[in-house]
Amino acid sequence: MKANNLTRNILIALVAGAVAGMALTFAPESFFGPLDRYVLDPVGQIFINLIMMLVVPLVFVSIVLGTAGLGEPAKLGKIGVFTITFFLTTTAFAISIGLALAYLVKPGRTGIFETSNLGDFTPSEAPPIMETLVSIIPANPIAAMSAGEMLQIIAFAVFIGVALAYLNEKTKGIFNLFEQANDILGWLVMLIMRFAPYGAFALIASAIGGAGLDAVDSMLSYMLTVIAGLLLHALLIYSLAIWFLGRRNPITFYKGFFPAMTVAFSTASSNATLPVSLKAAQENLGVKKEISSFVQPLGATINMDGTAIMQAVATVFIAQVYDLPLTMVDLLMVVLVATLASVGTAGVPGVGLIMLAMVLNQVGLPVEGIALIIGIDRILDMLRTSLNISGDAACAYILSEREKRRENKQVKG
Ligand code: DAS
Repeated sequence: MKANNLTRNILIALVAGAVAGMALTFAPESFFGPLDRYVLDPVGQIFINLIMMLVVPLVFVSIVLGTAGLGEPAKLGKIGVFTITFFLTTTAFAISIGLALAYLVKPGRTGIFETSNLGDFTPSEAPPIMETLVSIIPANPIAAMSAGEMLQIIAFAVFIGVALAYLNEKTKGIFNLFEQANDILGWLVMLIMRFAPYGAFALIASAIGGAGLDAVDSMLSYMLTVIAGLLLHALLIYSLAIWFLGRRNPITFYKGFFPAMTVAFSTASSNATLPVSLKAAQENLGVKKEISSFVQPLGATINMDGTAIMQAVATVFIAQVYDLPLTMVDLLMVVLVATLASVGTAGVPGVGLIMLAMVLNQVGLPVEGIALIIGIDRILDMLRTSLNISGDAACAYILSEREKRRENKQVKG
C-alpha cells in the first residue's frame, strides 16, 4: 500500500472512529463496556503490540547504524551536542509556553471542580532523576533489551556503533548484517502498517467513548489550553528553527512528516511510531539515514515537548483548582523537573501523567489533582505524542540539511 494512501486511510479511520466514539458516549455502559472490552480495546492493543514488537530491535539496529554511519567520533560528538542542546532548548521553550498560556487562560479558575471527592490518586512512581542518569550505562544490555529500557539500549548501541566505526573494514560483514536487519525491520513495518486504519479506528473510538462527552465538556478549557500550547510550539518554535537553522520551509517539513504524525496520534506512543517516523524522515524529507537513525530514536526517549506543555498547563491548572499559588521559584522548578523528567521515561502511552506526578511532588501540589485530568488524558496524549515526534524529526531534518550544505561547500570548495 503506498504511503499517502495509507495516511489517507488512517485519517479516514480516525474521523470515523471519532464519530463512532462520540456516538458511543450516548450508549449505555452495558453496551459500550462489552464493545470496548471485546472489540475496540483488543484491536487497538494488537495494533500497538504489533509495532511495539519491532521497537527494541529497531532502536538497537538503527542507533548502531546511525552511530557507525556518522563515522569518526568527532562528528558523532558534534551531532550529539547539537541534538541534546536542541532537545533541551525546545523543551524549555515548550514549558514556558505552557506556563504562560495557563496563566493567561486560567483553566482552573472556573470553580466547577469539586476537589473534596477526588480521593487519593496514587500514580505509579517515576524513576528518581539521578538514578536514571547513572543507570543509562547498562550493567546487562540483554536484560535492558528484554525490559525495554530504551536509554540503556541506546547507550549500548552507541558503544557498538563507535566500535564498528573504528574497526571499519574488519567488521564490514557485521555492518552489512545490521543493514540487512534494518531492511527486514523496515519491510515488517510496512506490512504491519496495513493494519493501521483498523487500529486507529479502534483506539480513538475507545478513547472518546471512554472519556465521555461530559468529561470533555468540563475539561474543555484545560484541553483547549494544552492544544493551543501544542499548536503554538509547532507553528512557532519548530517552524522558526527549521526556517532559520535548517533554512528550509516548515510547510515542506510538516507535509513530509504528516504520515508519521497520524500514526503517533493513533498510537499515543513515540516508541511505537518510531518505525514510521524514521521512514517518513528518510524517504519523504530526505534526512540522511545516519542522522535520522541516531537522532529520532534518542528523541523518542528523551525529547517530549508536547508532554512538557501538558505538564506545565496541568501544574498551573491544579494549582488554580486548589487555589494554591505558585511562586517564581516553583515555576523554575517546574521547568527544571519537567525537562529532566522527560529524559528518563520512554515514549509510551500515558507516560506523561507518571512524570506529571514528579513535577507536582516537586512543587508541593496535591498529586491527587491528576484525577481531574486523567479522564481526557488519552485524547491529549494522542495530540502531544504527535508533537513529541515532530520535535525529534525537526532536529534530524535541520542537522541533515546543514550537513548537506557543508558537503556541497566542500565539493565546490
Ligand atoms: N505518550 C507519550 C509518548 O509516546 C507522551 C506522553 O505520555 O505524554 O511520547
